[in-house]
Amino acid sequence: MRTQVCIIGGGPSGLLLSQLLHRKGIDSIVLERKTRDYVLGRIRAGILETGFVELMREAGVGARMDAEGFTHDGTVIAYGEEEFGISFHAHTGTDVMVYGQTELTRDLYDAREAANGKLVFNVEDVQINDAQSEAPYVTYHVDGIAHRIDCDYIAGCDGFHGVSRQTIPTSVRREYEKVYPFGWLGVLSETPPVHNELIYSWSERGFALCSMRNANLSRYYIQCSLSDSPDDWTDTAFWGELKRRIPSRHAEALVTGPSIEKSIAPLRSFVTEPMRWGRLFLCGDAAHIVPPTGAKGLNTAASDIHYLYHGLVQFYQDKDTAGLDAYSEKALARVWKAERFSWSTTNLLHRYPDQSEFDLKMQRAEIDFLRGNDAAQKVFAQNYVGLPY
Ligand code: RFL
Ligand code: PHB
Repeated sequence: MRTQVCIIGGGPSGLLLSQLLHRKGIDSIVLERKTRDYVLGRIRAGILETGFVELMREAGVGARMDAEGFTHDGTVIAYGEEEFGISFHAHTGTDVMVYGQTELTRDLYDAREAANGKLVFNVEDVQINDAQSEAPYVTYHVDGIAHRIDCDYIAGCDGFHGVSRQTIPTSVRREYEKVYPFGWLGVLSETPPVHNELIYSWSERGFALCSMRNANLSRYYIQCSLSDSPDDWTDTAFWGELKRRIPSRHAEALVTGPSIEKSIAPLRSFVTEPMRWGRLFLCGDAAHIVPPTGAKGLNTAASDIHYLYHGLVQFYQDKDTAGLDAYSEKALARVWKAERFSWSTTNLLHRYPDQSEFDLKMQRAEIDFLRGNDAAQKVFAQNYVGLPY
């Protein structure tokens, strides 16, 4: 088989790239290790930056998002019983969209299938070959049968545990990592959200986040120990702990119900450099991970796709490789800023096992400063709605 762009990974990054390229008449094949249902069963991000929302529309998959998504023009930061709002709209003139990763991935799958897009599921043993040459190719197996795809370029959109990043030799690849000493226990429940905006809550017992997907679907998180397993947490224990970590007026208003999903995610900051090796380009979680505190994971994947998409269009339309040549540098410049925001928001709001009284005073002072300082709120808002592409 031959295609122009071979895309490894059928998560949001790979699907969005494939759909955007299709709209410009550029052919691609998406190779996915799992099934469509498996990918859609993963409950992950829920907040889309303005740039991502526009990219979805440009890809022709914005209709359901625009009809069913919720615009949020601010967020709440709580500290014990105290709380204050940060208006995105007042500070940046823009906002964010609440629309689940599951939903947008479903929209992308539907669009690719409607356009007879080439998606191959259950692929095994994916190998990237000759990425440094003019004629790279990808080999893989499905049901024990070997396949080969020849292509011009390869997009490594296969997440943190994929093969694409590992293909870049260690002599070239540089990795930067910070692992945090806690995780997030997340619960999805068919209950109305406790508040119309997200609440990011510092508490003596650890961080909590109140988020949502729609009017009757809530997403809540609490900071937990890395040694915890979801089975250690009954629904009753989870709701009790969440209530103790948010201001009491919200705790009293909280509607609880059975969890329909419960999982633990460890928190990590990770960046690999460079994001290009010959004709292989890394995108999204394959190249970088952020802790979820700033809602940047999926959004940073989208900005990579924006740069790569424009680079590929420039190549196929004008025979100009300038965009592709600048990809790694441009993507990394934005990635590092998202890493900084996610890291600093995590530091601001979580309890650390070895925190001293001094460290706690510093957190308190930073939150106080954010509460009282317009410029600090503006910086927060600019980062949250997303830095320009
Ligand atoms: P994905 O979504 O991981 O998709 C990669 C796809 O590649 C497939 N794959 C392979 N396919 C072929 N061959 C191989 N060898 C392959 N290896 C892997 C996988 O099956 C998968 O379908 O990466 P992508 O597309 O870059 O998208 C990134 C986002 O998914 C990610 O940034 C966010 O979901 C991160 N994230 C969160 N971000 C937020 O902004 N808010 C959140 O609340 C949030 N929660 C999360 C998260 C990530 C999590 N992970 C990765 C464990 C919760 C979790 C649990
Ligand atoms: C979510 O709704 O899953 C969510 C929202 C904001 C975050 C992280 C996760 O910062």
